[in-house]
Amino acid sequence: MISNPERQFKAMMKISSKLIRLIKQSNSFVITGHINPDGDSVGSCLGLALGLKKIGKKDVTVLTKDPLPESLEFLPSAKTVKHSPPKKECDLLFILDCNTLDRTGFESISAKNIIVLDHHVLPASTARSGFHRSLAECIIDTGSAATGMIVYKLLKALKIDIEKNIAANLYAAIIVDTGGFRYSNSSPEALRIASHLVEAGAKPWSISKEIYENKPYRSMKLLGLSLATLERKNSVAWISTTDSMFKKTGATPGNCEDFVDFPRKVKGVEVAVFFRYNGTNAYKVSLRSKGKINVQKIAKSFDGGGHAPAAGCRVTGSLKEVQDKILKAIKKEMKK
Ligand SMILES: [Mn+2]
Repeated sequence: MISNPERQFKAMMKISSKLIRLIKQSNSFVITGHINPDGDSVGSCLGLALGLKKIGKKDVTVLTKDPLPESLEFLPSAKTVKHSPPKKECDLLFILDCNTLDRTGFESISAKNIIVLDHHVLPASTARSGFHRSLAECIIDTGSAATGMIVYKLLKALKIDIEKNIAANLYAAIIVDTGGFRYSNSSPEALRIASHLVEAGAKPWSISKEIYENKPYRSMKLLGLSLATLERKNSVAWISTTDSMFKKTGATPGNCEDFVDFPRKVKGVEVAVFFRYNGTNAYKVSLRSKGKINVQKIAKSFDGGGHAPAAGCRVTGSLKEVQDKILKAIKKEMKK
């Protein structure tokens, strides 16, 4: 059978005329992403906000619950990001790069209509929720490497000229989620859109330099302490970051976004795990697979989410308890 992922992709992802109409009719917009914002979440939000401003929308607020990681502060318009919702009701709320209100970190954001644009699988507990039935539009395209690609298509459908500041934000979104075009989601479409963005003025080296070659000193110190915890059992390797490591280095959770990549680098490792202190008796668990194991299934069993090669969840318990639970779940998934 000849497979044509490109055609499949196009068939899956459709910008409806209803969505276009809704945007054109609306005057006030709030755009938000997920907690612990990453490059895709922030780049998508800012790219969309700049695009809407280009078609004369003046009342556009980009909102993130948590502060931006330092590595994303260079993104055009990053300084405009707000951290508490506007008091008045907006016409249209965009939830990007996640698909539940819970993941945005906000209890409520008052809006006449809500749109979800995302590429993550729905968490098990929310698949049938009233929230999803209430959405004016919900595009969840798991075939998109980054939400930034969905935003790109939306801007194109709105006939918005993608200038260099929009391009830089969307390019950053795509490189972060494809690991600089190394991951299995680096589709022809992802590369093609990235190519258009570079033509539109995104500067690959200056963006990569800001994101990858600009680590705060305390982040590297934290990485050092975390790497010292490296353990391995067969094809699973893991590292951890504890409360005392955060205290010792002054680093923040945003400083360890890529830590899970390190245990994955170990030869012979199939599944890598990063355990990050997440408040008393709770850990944030990041899971990565080199391809054979679907770690999204493991995350989902702890009510987390993500993709087959990259997923995450929050688990309560002491570090030892959380590690035991997760390593057991990985072992079970590997036996299948
Ligand atoms: Mn994403």
